[in-house]
Amino acid sequence: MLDVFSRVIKLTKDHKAHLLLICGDLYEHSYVRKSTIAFIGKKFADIMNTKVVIIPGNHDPYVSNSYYANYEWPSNVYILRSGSNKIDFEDLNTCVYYFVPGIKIPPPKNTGRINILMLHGTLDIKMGRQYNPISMDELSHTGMDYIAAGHFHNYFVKEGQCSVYNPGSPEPLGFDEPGEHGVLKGYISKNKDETDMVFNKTALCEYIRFEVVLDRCLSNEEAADSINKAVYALDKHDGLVEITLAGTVEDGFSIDLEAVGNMIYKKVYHLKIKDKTRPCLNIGKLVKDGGLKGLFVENMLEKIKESKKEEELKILRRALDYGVQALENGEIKL
Ligand SMILES: [Mn+2]
Repeated sequence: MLDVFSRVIKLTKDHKAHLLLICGDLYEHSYVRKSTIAFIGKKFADIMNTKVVIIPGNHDPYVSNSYYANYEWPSNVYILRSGSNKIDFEDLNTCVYYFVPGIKIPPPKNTGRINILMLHGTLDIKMGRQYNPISMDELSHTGMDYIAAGHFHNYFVKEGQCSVYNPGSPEPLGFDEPGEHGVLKGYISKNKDETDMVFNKTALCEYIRFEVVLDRCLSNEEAADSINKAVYALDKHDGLVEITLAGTVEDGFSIDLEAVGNMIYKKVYHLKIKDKTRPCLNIGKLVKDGGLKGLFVENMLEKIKESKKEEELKILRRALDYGVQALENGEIKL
């Protein structure tokens, strides 16, 4: 993580950036060590010609016992917070605002300035409990020239009357964060057409997750063969790879993940294999054997025959699989 942070600082320096905007979750309040903060502070001091503007996030709140409040940051570091949510840089003709949760942002009076809004929150998602939710619609009335966002770990840009730029985390933190990770580097202009931001990869590793579908697989060798083909096709060697085995195995055979793992010859940085295969049902035999299982299969086949909808068919077939599994093993492999 510190290496990636150093990369970001180097990029800032090479770019001779006027501003470095950090939209929250720079560190984890409960776990961060003072030595880490000292490292970060020293790096900021290395780019004294750049103004570093930070806003707090949900992992690094601005509270009385926080490093934001207590640490002696270099003079080029500006930490915005509620109560001190605006900083005007006359020399850059730029004003930077912090979007305080729950407080409406009045459109900036100083329209001659380049007005930048920094926010940390959930954009355009209405389901469930969200941290600091805000919509593109609300943001469109802010009159901002540029909106820098944090919280979501994936990179995206949302175009609108006031476009939102979310670089994501410079380094991915888990298999649920696939794809490239980096920062945004470029120019912000009062004339939005001239604003030019480019995604710059900074991540040291990449999480790659995909499925390998087996069809009536009979042996560990066969499973390993399919995985080897898929892994070989990857053009990345430094990836953290998670493969889910899906599809079917022949009835009676189950995959030995350790044995399969030992047969993967191409080295990747990290490989994790998950088994989500299901046994291929021998329908004819199940019906012939009769009993509760046979009766269940017969009933399900009837329903499948009657069903006309594609989605319903999928569910019924899955129900047939799960039902037989439950009756045979007393548990279901999801
Ligand atoms: Mn966050």
